[in-house]
Amino acid sequence: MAESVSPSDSLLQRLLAGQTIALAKSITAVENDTPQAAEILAGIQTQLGRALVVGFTGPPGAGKSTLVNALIVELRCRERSVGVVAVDPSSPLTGGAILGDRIRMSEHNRDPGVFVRSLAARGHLGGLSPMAARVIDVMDAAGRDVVIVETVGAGQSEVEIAEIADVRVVICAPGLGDDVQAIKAGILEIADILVVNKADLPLAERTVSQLKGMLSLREAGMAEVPVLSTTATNGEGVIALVDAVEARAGTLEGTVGEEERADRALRRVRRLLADATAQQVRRLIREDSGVNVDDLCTQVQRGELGVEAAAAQLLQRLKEPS
Ligand SMILES: Nc1nc2c(ncn2[C@@H]2O[C@H](COP(=O)(O)OP(=O)(O)OP(=O)(O)O)[C@@H](O)[C@H]2O)c(=O)[nH]1
Ligand SMILES: [Mg+2]
Repeated sequence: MAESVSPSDSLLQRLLAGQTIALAKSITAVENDTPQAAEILAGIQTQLGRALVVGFTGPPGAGKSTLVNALIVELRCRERSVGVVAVDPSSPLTGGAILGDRIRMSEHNRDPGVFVRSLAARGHLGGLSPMAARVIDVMDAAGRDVVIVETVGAGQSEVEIAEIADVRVVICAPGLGDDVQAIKAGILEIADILVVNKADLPLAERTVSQLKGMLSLREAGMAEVPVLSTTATNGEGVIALVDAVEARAGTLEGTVGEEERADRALRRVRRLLADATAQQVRRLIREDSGVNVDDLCTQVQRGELGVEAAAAQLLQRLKEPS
């Protein structure tokens, strides 16, 4: 990381040079949506796509933060710089410590190669994922090799954030129970790697085979999804997890070639665009603004039309409003 910038350089210049203080200031500016934020976000656009973005999602209390912490140790051993964005950290349900606190208490405290930012989950105008996406971009521009995003995988917005990631890791704990529902409800579809954490607890092996069973029911031709088990509290299985992330991404290096960088950046924008479009379509359906959703729903309900066909018709109506 180059730190050869003078204090008179602009915040943007210092950010692009990888200065930690500039990174912290830039994120604060972006979070508060200051005039400087617009300048920074515009200035970094052409630089994006170097960082590998890894999404960590899963039910509350599955051990995501503990596992992220263990992952950081391994990534630092491999001399990768790390940025972490923790969204909706620590549900009051589980009483788990906020990731930032965990890191502050840990060995990463004084390591400039580790930068953690927790985002307040609710109350941002325009939703959560645009804010998280911008913070990821800023960390990317600062030259972090790997940016990890921790989200609680319960609602739609969390799934959307995970979709920004280049590699999506879904974490669950043994004894799935209700979690199976959450996983079935869409999280499984987005997983590149599945992790059963708390492998030290009973039922872990059974959960691994349950998940493998669920995966085997997927359509043929879909990418192989490894199911790993970890004990985040003692680091067991973490090396295999980092290996799996690397295998999926091709490399953990933030200094990918220009073509790969541009590809990654485009993929990220593509996901953001899909995300924003889906949100708008959802709103149109909710408000039923001029597309007459009700008659399509009625036809589906009567068994006259399949849901897929109804969706296709709906899209047609959006294209050519009557
Ligand atoms: N036995 C065992 N406990 C673990 C393991 N990993 C995490 N825990 C514990 O599980 C609890 C929740 O861990 P967190 O890392 O806060 O879980 P989280 O998924 O980040 O939780 P939220 O952010 O609140 O959704 C803590 O008490 C951890 O110490 C593990 O591998 N084995
Ligand atoms: Mg957490």
